[in-house]
Amino acid sequence: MSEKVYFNHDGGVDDLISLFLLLQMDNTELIGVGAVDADSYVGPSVQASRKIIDRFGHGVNLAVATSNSRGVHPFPKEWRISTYSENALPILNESGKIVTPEASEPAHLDLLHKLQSSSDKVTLVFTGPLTDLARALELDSSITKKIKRLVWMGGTFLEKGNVEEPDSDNTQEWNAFWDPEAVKTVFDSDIQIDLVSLESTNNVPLTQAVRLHWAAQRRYPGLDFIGNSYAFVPELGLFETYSTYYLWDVLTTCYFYDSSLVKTKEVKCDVSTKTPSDGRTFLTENGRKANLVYDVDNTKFFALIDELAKKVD
Ligand code: AGV
Ligand code: CA
Repeated sequence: MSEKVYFNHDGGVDDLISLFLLLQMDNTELIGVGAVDADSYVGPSVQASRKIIDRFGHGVNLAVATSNSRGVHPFPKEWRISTYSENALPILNESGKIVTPEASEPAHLDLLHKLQSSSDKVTLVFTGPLTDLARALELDSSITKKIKRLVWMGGTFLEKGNVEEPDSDNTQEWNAFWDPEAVKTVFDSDIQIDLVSLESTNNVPLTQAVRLHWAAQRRYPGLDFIGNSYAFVPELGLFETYSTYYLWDVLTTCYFYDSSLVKTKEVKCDVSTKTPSDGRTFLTENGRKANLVYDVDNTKFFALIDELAKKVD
């Protein structure tokens, strides 16, 4: 039986590649897609999502919902701008038209109504902030009965996160930092949560070797798309910079599909909502349970990306 999935993303390079990969997964039925502003501009992000479904969705019938959620701490514009480049990629624009429609409702309502009307439990994959889920929960807390589990790229229990902003103590991960209260709302619910945090994603940086591996296989349209998409963001060179890119969301999506790629452990955790550490996730005996992904088999991970990407022509 296929697993029903709802995907909510925030339009980064690895968010859009995650959408592409989800569309290639066996026994996986994507029932909805929502896009939130956050690490992107939501207009081109929704357009790019619709074009990815058109080009790589094998004829699936989907609509993409635009989120009207707004965060507390805005992402750097330098990062958000890559969505325009993604949306302009020739491989997504060859047909000159977009067939996959926009959903009629904003993303949090699209999510709410899809969950309410689903007869099966749905897995949620979130690769951006949790705002749309938190808003849906606030409208109807009984939707947790319809949620099999939440797989979320977000948070960290390492000393140092990936936020470097004047109003932050640098302990946060960005998806949690954008809307800390939303994390709190979701953590306070009884949803089963799998956290793909920086503990694991720090092990999968974008490198020159990874780029060459994809470039050598650009005869496959899926790997050409991935290589071109990652061309918009900087790799780990001699040293890490603030903008160094990791395969955060792609690991999350691949973990959803194949949990044997990673190691997990149970933790008890909570999130701070107090400045300047708001959005910091931390371990505490009184906290909620979560499965934390903390290690990854690199070889297996990159092999899975190849395998999935080769499913399109
Ligand atoms: O914190 C990681 C999240 C992921 O969902 N995003 C990027 C991924 O889509 C925010 C982010 C952190 N550092 C970044 C980010 C960077 N250097 N460039 C772009 N986005
Ligand atoms: Ca993201």
